[in-house]
Amino acid sequence: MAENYLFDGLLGDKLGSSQNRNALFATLPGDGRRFTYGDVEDVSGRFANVLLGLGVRPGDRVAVQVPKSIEAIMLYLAVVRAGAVFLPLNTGYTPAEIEYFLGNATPRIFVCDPGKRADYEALTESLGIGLETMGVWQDHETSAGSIPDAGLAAPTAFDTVARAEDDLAAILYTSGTTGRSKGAMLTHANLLSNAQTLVDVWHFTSDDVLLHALPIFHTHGLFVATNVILSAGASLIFLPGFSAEAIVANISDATCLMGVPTFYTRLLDEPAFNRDLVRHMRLFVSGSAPLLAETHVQFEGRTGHRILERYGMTETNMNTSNPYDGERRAGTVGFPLPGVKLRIADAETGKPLPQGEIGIIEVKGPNVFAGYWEMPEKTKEEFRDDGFFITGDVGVVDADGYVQIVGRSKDLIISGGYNIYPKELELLLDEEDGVLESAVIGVPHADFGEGVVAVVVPKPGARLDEAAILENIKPRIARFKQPRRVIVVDELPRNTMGKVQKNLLRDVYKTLLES
Ligand code: MCA
Ligand code: AMP
Repeated sequence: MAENYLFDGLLGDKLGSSQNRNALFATLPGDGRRFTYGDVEDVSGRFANVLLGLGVRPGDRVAVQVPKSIEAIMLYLAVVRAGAVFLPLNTGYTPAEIEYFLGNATPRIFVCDPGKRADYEALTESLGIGLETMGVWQDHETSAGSIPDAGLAAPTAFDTVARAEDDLAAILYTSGTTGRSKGAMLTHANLLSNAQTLVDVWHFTSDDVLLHALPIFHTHGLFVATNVILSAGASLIFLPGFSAEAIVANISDATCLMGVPTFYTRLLDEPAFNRDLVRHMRLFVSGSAPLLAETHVQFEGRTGHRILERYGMTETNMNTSNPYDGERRAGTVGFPLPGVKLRIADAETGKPLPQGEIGIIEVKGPNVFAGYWEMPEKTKEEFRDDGFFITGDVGVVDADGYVQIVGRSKDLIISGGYNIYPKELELLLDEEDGVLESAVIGVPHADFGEGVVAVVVPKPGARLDEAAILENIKPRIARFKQPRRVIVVDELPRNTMGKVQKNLLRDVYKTLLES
């Protein structure tokens, strides 16, 4: 039989025998359903048949902006089985943002929430993109959208399309410093190699049960959490999203949790989250944003567990991890993963720096993406001639080999694990009536780590109003990117070269979002 590198690599050995097919893949506390590995094969098979019927062919992009559901995971696998390219989109994006992604990626179909269909009819029609829907299939009786409805009538058997290691499995958009998002092209081998490495280094087995509370439109919840579980033949407790109460209610049946730092600070605010509750747990993983050393220490004090912090990027999957056995060092992201080469280089020359010096983190390995979708120039800019990818993170390797991230050379805000590129917001704000110019910064935020503040300068004679600006940009940009405050000033601080000194602004407003 023809091989599909990712699907067969993740699941090939789990679907043969009836014993394996009966193994549990997911429980859904919300509606009491259970999903076995046999269901994974059958439902992804049905959806793959539906995709085929909709004209999806190998290499086609399938763009998806749907609420978190186990069916959405099946759709991801169906797209991979059909040889197509999965393109997940943040559920918070507005139609104005979606328009760019659809125009750039030209998918064969766009799958949205049934409740949002009307918002996209005109757009998809004008772009010649098929429009389908998929929601949460609560009771399996009422319709959950066109894909699951058609899936009910489709055969479970599907002849999985052969794909090789370098074929694309997914495109994930990541914002850019120019304000335009870039589609990171991830191959079958990128995703499979990283999942297998993580299973090994984090000691996953089929006995594991991962409490899944992350969104599934990003690398962390989709690939790290889900692919690792599939690869290990383990199972998920699949929550619709994060809430401290839901974690407390379900953690006794789990062995591990993966989250962004906000998960851990919120859990520490929950008195019921204590040592007794999590005594049985095997592993807590944190990533996507810096975990404060203080959180690491408090967490250990409360639970007796040391959080395992790792470091990744959409373009690279996971690069480094603290050790499973051995010291998990607070404030560091551990060692390069097996097979990943990591070096610290001079930002300007690209020359590797001696150990102990601070520079740009560069990585190379089977985890590193194939480039940005239809942006060969951008791709070229972000790689060195010898194939190392320039992450834009600033770091240092200590004497014991632990990698520490000390900053970012890219102008990026990470809020609750979501990335926000100031440029995108500045371009929007500059279009506002009466705005001469703007600067968007990240300042400390107790819950989200960093929160967004916009500093705007009025045109001569214009009067600017914070509430009106916030109201105007609301329909144009996802809620998580919207500034928490807009501050009006007479002018922005600049250096002698005329460049806005954001560090000065960050200093002035550092306590603005503290309460
Ligand atoms: C929600 N809001 C946010 C965020 N999340 N605002 C800024 N930043 C956020 N992250 C908005 C809501 O829309 C709401 O707006 C208000 O803030 C309060 O929301 P709340 O109910 O408190 O939020 P929540 O729904 O509980 O969500 C918080 C969350 C969530 C659970 C931390 O943001 C989350 O799941 N983050 C994980 C992101 C993630 O998976 N990142 C991985 C990227 P209003 O005031 O209007 O009601 S992958 C990656 O980075 C790399 C590869 C890696 O290394 O992993
Ligand atoms: P994304 O573009 O969403 O994939 O975000 C990737 C960025 O998140 C990286 O380039 C880092 O800046 C940041 N990041 C991920 N994990 C960590 C971590 N453990 N500590 C600090 N920053 C992190």
